[in-house]
Amino acid sequence: MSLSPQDLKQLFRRLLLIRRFEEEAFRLAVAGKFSNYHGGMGQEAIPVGVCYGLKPTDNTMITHRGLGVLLTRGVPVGEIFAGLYAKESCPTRGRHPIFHMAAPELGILAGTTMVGSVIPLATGAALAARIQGKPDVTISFFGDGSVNRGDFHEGVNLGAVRKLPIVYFCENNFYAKSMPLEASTAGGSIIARAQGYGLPSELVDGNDVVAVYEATQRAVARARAGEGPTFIECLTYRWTPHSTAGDREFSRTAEELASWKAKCPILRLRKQLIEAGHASAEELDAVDIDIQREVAEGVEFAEAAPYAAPEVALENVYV
Ligand SMILES: Cc1ncc(C[n+]2csc(CCOP(=O)(O)OP(=O)(O)O)c2C)c(N)n1
Ligand SMILES: [Mg+2]
Repeated sequence: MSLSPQDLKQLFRRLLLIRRFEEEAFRLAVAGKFSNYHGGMGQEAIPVGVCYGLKPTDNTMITHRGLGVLLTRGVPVGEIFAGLYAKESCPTRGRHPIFHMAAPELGILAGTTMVGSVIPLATGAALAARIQGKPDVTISFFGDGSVNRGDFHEGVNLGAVRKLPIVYFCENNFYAKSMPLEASTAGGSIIARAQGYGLPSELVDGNDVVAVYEATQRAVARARAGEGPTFIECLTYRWTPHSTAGDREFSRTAEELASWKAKCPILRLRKQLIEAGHASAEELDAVDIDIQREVAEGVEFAEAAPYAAPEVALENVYV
């Protein structure tokens, strides 16, 4: 369970891959190369810390900000870009890669677009694993904007009462679009709600990848041992607007953003690696150059990929 210097370098690589992907995706979306993009820049430690120790058979169900989960679980960069470009060379065959991605062989079950609606579905995946006698754990990601929805309470309650193998994982970035948490959520605390369902809970620094990893590992071990769900709340902040669609950001201030940028999860791990003597600045810079090449090749792959035939749009449509 404890992380070796090699593990820490792997975490660094994964954090930086998400960051460089996000920067490029943001730039391309704003340049009109593809439609709306919901970036999670600044929140990279959460997908990396959660997914690093999972087995491929464990399931993750994401939200609109779940790009980092796809990358960390192993969907190739080029295939995700291809989905953003609406090209066929993506497991979604031209549909949006974040909202429609399903890659069960990587433990990625499809997400949903309605805020909060993924929580009961993830609970259902955990129930299915129980019924099938599988040792798999499900991670249900959701934002602070989900916790006042009926889906949240219905899902968490069922998971708790049936002691299902699931981790309820709240990425609290303090806003749902421009709605501040304190204006939407009674009781002053998200994690306090875990108590109402009798669930053990952890409040974690979401910009500390090692802390996120360790909390997740504890929760997954409990779930695998049949001890039921854990509720984790991670505190973090997104650096970019809600999406590239021109959403107004009237409640977030420049000072608040600057204070969170000073807590960059990537610079933090870079500093730790160098100070502990696990890596030199040159070695980590070389990783960065390698990642930038991987991202550029992914974009080239997507731009050259073919569009799906129009009839593909009707696949998997049941009614
Ligand atoms: C039920 C529902 N209401 C509104 C929306 C529009 N919407 C999309 S994302 C979002 C904000 C969600 O905030 P949060 O859950 O905190 O996630 P974050 O965007 O902060 O990662 C909203 C309101 C939606 N998709 N579904
Ligand atoms: Mg939020």
